[in-house]
Amino acid sequence: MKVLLISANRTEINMRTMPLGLAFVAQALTDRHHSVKMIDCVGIDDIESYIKGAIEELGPDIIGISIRNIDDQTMLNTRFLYEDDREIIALVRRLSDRPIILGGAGYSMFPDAILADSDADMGIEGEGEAALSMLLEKFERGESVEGIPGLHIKGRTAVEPRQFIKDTRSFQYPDPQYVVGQPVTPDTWVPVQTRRGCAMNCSYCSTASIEGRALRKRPIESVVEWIGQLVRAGARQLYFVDNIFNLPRSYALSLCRAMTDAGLNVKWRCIVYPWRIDEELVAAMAAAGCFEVSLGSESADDEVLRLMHKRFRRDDVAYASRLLKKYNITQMGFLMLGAPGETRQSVLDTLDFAASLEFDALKVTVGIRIYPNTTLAEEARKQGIIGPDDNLLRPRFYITPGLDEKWIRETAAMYAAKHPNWITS
Ligand code: B12
Ligand code: SF4
Repeated sequence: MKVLLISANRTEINMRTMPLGLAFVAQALTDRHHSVKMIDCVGIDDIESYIKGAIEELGPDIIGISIRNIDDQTMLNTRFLYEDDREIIALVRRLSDRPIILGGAGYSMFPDAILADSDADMGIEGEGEAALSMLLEKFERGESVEGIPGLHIKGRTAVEPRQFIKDTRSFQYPDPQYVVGQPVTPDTWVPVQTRRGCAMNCSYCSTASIEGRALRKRPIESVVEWIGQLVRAGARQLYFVDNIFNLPRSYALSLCRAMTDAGLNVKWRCIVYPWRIDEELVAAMAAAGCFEVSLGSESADDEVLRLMHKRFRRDDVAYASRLLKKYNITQMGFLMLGAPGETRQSVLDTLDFAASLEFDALKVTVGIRIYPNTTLAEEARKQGIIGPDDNLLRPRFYITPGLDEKWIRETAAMYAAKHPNWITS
């Protein structure tokens, strides 16, 4: 079949992200002999003409649209980014009468709400490789598409539970042309994924809706082989998009060693969970080219961390930060203020602690975005912060009752005034 895949995201907050998820889907369909064209909407000025041209040229049988960001997770002056995606879906609907199928991280968090709100016909929750391939097979054979795991059909409520791809070798890494479709510049951070899923269960986090809790790892040789292909395609800087780079420790260590042995000569960034980090691992990360980590410590109050279901505590963060500094790895810290259990004292302790760690940059977020199917959403419902029927697509934020938002913001701003490398939002 002829398939047009569109990554609707146009946001360049922090950095330009490349549509790695859609690239995986494009490769899976290509491997099944479908004819695929992929569009990344970032940086295209006249998007209407571009999409129109692609539809005329390919004459697609179906159109898949990937939705990444719903909002910027910022309580003050929130940007509701999904509205841009909805416009792209409406534009595609005007230009084509072929079935529109949605997918992506943002879609997977709100599958029914987005389907009901947009002009799309169907959506696939979670990983798209196997499910979209199955859907195309059914279309080709003229069979009913009902019963495909994770497939939502507009106007119908019955959905077969989604299935997670257990064997990561059952689908290939995408051809670099799908990932680096646009020219790579020296500041492009090319995304690399080595694992899917996150076994942690942080109270506010939506990752389980996207990737599930079971961790599924790629064989290290295949990761290193693929990074080699990306480097040959022009990548000089990589971003490991795994939810947690450093866990499982043995996998992270072997990956770093294999990258060093392969002489890949790239610099890279990753997301670190400040738990079970040790010097051997940090040294191996530095040797393999790790240049910067995002360190989501969120709070320095052990009770707040416990209520967030974090496994680490304040001392673990201090230890990880010291080690990273010793190996000259830049640290971007992240704090979240206002969580359950937060008090004025815990806010002050957290800000003092972050200042003492001297992060290279720090983002302080006031208020926590509430996502469906999370412990935080349950708590917010019990406390009357959100209503029983709020589908949460329009961003809603949590601040523990009794703690004054204005006071938190003013206090965070006072600290930020003394630390030019801090951003508050
Ligand atoms: C790494 C990451 C980043 C990195 C990106 C680095 C880079 N160079 O790519 C950084 C730190 C820069 C970042 C920034 C931001 N991020 Co971010 N990020 C992630 C993270 C952890 C992984 C994304 C990823 O690459 N996944 C790997 C790919 C392979 O998976 P995938 O895209 O989901 O694709 C699969 C499926 O979704 C599906 N699929 C995808 N498309 C389609 C299409 C069809 C048709 C089908 C059928 C299926 C399908 O199949 C794919 C393969 O299985 C996710 C959380 C998560 N685990 O998803 C958050 C996440 C995507 N980010 C999020 C947000 C909010 C942001 C920011 C807006 C935050 C901010 N205020 O700064 C910015 C926006 C950046 C931008 N320009 O768009 C949210 C988005 C949803 C939301 N809440 O709005 C997420 C989901 C985090 C969360 N849990 O809330 N991010
Ligand atoms: S470690 Fe990160 S991805 Fe995993 S549940 Fe916690 S916040 Fe979500």
